[in-house]
Amino acid sequence: PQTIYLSEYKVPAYLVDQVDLRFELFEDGARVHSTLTVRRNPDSGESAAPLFLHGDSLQLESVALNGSPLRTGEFEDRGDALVVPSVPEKFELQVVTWIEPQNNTRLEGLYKSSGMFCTQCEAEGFRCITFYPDRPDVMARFRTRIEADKSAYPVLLSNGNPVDNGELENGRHFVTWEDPFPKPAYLFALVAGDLVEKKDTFTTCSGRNIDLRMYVEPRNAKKCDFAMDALKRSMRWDEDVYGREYDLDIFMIVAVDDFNMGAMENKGLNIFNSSCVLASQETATDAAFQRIEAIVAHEYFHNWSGNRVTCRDWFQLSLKEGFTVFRDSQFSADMGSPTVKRIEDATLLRTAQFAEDAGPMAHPVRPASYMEISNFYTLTIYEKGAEVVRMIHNLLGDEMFRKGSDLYFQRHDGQAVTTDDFVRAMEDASGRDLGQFRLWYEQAGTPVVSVSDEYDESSGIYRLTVRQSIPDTPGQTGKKPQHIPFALGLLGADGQPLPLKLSGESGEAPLERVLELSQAEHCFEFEGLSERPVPSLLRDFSAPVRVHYPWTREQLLFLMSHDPDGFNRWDAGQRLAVDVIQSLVGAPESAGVEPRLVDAYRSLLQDSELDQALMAKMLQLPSEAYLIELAEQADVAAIHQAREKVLGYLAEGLRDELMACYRRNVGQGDYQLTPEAIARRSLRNTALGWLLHIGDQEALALAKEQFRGADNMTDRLGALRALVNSDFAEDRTQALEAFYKRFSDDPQVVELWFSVQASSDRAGQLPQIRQLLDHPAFDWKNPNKVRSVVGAFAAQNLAAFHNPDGSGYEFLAEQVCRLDDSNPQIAARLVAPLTRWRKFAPGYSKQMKSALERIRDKAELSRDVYEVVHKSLA
Ligand code: DPP
Ligand code: ZN
Repeated sequence: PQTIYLSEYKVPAYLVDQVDLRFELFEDGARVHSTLTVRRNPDSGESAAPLFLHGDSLQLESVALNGSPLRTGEFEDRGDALVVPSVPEKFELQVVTWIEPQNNTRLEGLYKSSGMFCTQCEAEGFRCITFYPDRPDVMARFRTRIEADKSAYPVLLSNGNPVDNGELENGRHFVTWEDPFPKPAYLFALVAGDLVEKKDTFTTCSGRNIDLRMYVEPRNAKKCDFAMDALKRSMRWDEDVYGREYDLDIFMIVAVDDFNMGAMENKGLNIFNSSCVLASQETATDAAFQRIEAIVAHEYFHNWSGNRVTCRDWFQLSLKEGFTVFRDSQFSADMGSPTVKRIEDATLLRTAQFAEDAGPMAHPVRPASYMEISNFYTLTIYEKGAEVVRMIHNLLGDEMFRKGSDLYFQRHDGQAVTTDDFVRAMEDASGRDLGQFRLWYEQAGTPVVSVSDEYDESSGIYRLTVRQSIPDTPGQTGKKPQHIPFALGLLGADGQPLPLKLSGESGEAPLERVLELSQAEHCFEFEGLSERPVPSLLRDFSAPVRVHYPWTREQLLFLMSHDPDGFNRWDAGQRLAVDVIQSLVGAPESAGVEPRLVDAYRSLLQDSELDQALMAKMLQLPSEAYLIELAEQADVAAIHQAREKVLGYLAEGLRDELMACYRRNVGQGDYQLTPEAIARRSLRNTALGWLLHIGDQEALALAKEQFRGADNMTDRLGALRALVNSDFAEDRTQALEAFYKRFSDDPQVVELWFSVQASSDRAGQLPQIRQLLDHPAFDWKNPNKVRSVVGAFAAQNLAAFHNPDGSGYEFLAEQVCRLDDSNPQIAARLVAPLTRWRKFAPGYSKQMKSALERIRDKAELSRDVYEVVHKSLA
């Protein structure tokens, strides 16, 4: 496979002004008639360039230029491209292709999912529909006519507004859609099916009425309300916070079961993976509701950050994704608990993105090269990209950031632009120089910020030395220091915040401040301190960096109960737990657990003042995945044992407090999705899980009762999970059977059922995983099922996956090879856990590497998997 470089970007030789499409949909295939109105790009230096159109898996039926069929020799069908060597300056090109959606298992382009036709064109799926200059800087107006059998496909949808419809012969009908906004082909969408319609309306800030519609399979009609409300909240929020009004008269959401991604922001016609949009109290957990709200908002926000202003090329992917993730995280923070949202985002970043940044696939937020762009829909592009925008927001402040985003949207409306254009708009609006800041887009790797301090009692000066360094990553060494906003506070022994007066400053000193790091080393002197302070560093996770400071356990305990910054309070607890667990990794059986940890958790559980949502987060022990990420050479079994030991010790020591916590938080009243209600469910289910972990009989009875009587999925699943992860083998089996029986006809819940087992070291050992693959509800063609079994096993059931005998790795290699033939995008994602082989102790890493080599040696490897495997072995 070829490598594509950002440095080789060239403007397109030809532009497309108008695309007219006619789809004839049949059971054995589809015929696509395309008419492109093309002109030479005045900005391209090449005057006699051939016309080059991408194609993939297409059967060409005919091609005509300005109405005259082209003869052999006048065009070249290369399979992956259609080339017309000689074209006039302006012309119309008519192309007819035949495709087979019913056999499309890659789920790119046009395919069928449970009887309906649907599309996925980002990033390069449109070329699987027809020949086209399939690059985001070619923006055209689309008109789309869909023809299909009327009884099987009464609903025919595409982008924009419906402008025509009618009956055809043989029981067929058609609908024509027109999208007035020029767009890249990756935003094209088509849906045809027998779907029910849910309607609502939204009145925009300027008083326009927008027709809102959801289209779902009839069995899902009851699961639409939450997403529809989330959509309306998103539309209002984007008006209030960013001044962005919706632009078409109609906005549609469609749910499909088979989908590679979570959802897709096609203009006016968002297509969602069912699991990311359908929800009801009985079938969706709190986490699912929150995820759905965030994804609905994310896709809606793309209408401006992505669609109206799009990416020039795929190296700029974070232009729309990083910005839009930042926007959806602001939205979620506004809708719920901002501290909890920040904790969740930072946890994901530190556990998974830091690991990506430290592995063989590490890449900058704006990559410089790729083989297969689908491999770059990563945590770095999305989550780190969002953190980069968040830092700009923090550096500029609310008002200037809004000025900057207004300028960006206004200046680039209708254009395909770069991350640099985004930063420039922020600079121009605010007058700030973000020159050095741009390195965040160019340099890969997670900066390490090391802090040391000195206190001089006689002068009252507290000196902080702050050093930054960025580790080497594949292809990048000797990196330059970055511009890092570093928020901090200092606490006195009584827990009071101390004034932060830098040497030489006058006036009233703030109690918290953001230091701007720009050099490899800084020294900050704070004056007027009558005691040695405890530093609270990187408050609210003000930059995506690792902070090293030699906190003592005493100091962490202190911060855990006194830091006014909620995020750092949580973080102090995490650091303490990490320290305690790490000290037990590989230690003899007899080694004791730090008793102060139990005391700290006890005061937490008894703290009636503390925000319950924060308490619920603080009670989560650091995950195995995070502990592995922090390790130099991870010994998974030892980490697993140490963590289990601490969990057991805490649960034993806090048995009564946990029971009281459970009883205090059992449900009263109706199911609600407020942060308080979510926190209560989280607290009681955590308590239940811990108590079952130590085999508590009373808790067993409570779990069974909760499992049977729950009026919502969070509690039912919480009880199921606690039972599954306990040693009560018989109760586990019974609960799993009952759960399946109750929900067997709901695919989303069946996916939960799969993943609860696959991620449990009790119910998800390899032989049991293989049984799940043979289960009648498992389906290799459905990405959600693959993720819920194979993905959950490899990413969450770490002790079982990293079985020292190597069987877990071999299993994963086998599944990757099998999937590579049908769905390479999903196959390439599943490889990820193996790519980190260098991170593990030698006994593990050798076997992980040989599993990768097995995949490498498979015949006819897809470009997707090829890139991941070869880069990991390099
Ligand atoms: N559908 C994916 C997202 O919204 C890719 N655009 O992030
Ligand atoms: Zn997105």
